[in-house]
Amino acid sequence: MMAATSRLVPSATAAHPLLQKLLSGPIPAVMGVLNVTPDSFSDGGNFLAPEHALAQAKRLVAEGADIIDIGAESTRPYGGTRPVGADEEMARLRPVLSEIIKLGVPVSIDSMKPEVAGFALDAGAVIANDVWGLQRDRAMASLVAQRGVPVIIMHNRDHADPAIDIMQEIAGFFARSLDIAAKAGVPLGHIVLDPGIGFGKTAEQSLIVLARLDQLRRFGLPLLVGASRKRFIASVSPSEPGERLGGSIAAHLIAARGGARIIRTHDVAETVQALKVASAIEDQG
Ligand code: HH2
Repeated sequence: MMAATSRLVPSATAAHPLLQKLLSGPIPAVMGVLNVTPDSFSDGGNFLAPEHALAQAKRLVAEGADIIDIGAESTRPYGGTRPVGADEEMARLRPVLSEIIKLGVPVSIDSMKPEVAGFALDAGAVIANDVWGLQRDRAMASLVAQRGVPVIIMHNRDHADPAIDIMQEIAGFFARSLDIAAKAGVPLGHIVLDPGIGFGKTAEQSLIVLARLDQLRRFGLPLLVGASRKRFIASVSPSEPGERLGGSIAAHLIAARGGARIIRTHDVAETVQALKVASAIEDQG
């Protein structure tokens, strides 16, 4: 089965060595979130001060993070926060980025701006995480092509529309992003797809995406899911962002079962433990 698959896959789609390494474990890779922002929806202001950001990065590493995803602008999954210019984003990153990179865990840069992503890649970040899937600023596609780094293409839309078929919408979005990537020369093996839980989706649509994640496996690319502390959890079990650990873990275990190979979370230790235990149970099945 494996041999037949690899014969069919052209060499241009061979996974990027970093992705190969991250995806080779028995459980999904865990990406720890570090928000160097005043206004992130769940932990805004907690890690804006450089010493707090570095301490949190060290904690994520100690807890078992395989990747640190650093962002300096809230991606505003729920609107209402202030857009930030590239200069301010870089000013937030500058005091901490190289120290965090020195911790030795791969760093991804969560930015939709090619200037900011380029700045972070120059400093030693090794993955680009674009919450607009290369569609907000086309220069992002040429940047990741030139740098040869893995890129996370996340589904997004400006407004949720309860009337649409969300799985069809995500598949169409991915197809457009993959077209942009191909035209810019980004190898398929450098791409990770992410359905963007909570972004431009109703709570019900986020639940649907998690339930039907396996449908997105047909793209043949690794899937990332980030359900951590998101609002759809409160639609099922009313809670503030800091009270959504149980719901986050439930969502991530279901996502892993549906084929997610990278899990993005604020709570690394608990997520690693949950994934390991679920996997050990499944091994006995
Ligand atoms: N979610 C957030 C931010 N970036 N990137 C990917 N690839 N997938 C996600 O689901 C995702 C993401 C939102 O979470 P957080 O970073 O905590 O919030 P904020 O954007 O408000 O800083």
